[in-house]
Amino acid sequence: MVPTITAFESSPDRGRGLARDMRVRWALEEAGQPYEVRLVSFEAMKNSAHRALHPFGQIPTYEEGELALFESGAIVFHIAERHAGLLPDQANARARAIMWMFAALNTVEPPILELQTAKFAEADQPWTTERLPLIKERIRTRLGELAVRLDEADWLDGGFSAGDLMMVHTLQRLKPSGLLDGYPKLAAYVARGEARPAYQRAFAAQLAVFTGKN
Ligand code: GTB
Repeated sequence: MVPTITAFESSPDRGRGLARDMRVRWALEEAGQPYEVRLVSFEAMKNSAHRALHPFGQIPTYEEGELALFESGAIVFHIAERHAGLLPDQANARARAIMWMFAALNTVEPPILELQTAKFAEADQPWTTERLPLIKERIRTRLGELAVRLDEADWLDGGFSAGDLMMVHTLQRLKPSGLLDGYPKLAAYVARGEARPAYQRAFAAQLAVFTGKN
């Protein structure tokens, strides 16, 4: 059964890969699975029909027959469990790939989201000027630690996995801040992710929503 995902009808980045439907599109492309996309407006995301799928009124969602999921991590995990290409077969390697998915979402992403909140949602608040350097330092700590672990490897644990997919997409959010530039190994890691044909196809599909070019 071909799944249907939801994505922004209108996105602040105009479909340049930052919205989280990109993770789901990328996972489906890595797995070689077709999918359909239902675009939703900011207004529609908050209506009761969409909230029945996503209690927090957000994208992405994933529908496949009777299954409806929200949370990009859960959706990517579901895809990775059911199709080859995103998780190793060997049990311990598989557990470590899943660990890296959680590390991306639970340990690396939170300070990056704090930076977005401070810069955009709280930019006019009196505390933001003082808070920004603290948040940036927290991010630098995580980036330094991650760069040490990655070292000269191409991917976090052996071959490319769903853990790398989640980590690369999480780190991409830092590009406009310039913070990644201080970590050449991580910048190269992100570039490796972006160079994957599956990533390119997913990126083109998301961008086509805004350019109309398929
Ligand atoms: N934890 C959830 C997940 O991983 O799926 C978070 C989902 C989420 O934050 N969804 C955002 C959303 O629906 C879109 S991805 N926001 C609307 C709302 O909350 O009302 C976040 C995002 C949006 C746009 C850009 N951009 O354009 O640069 C980047 C990231």
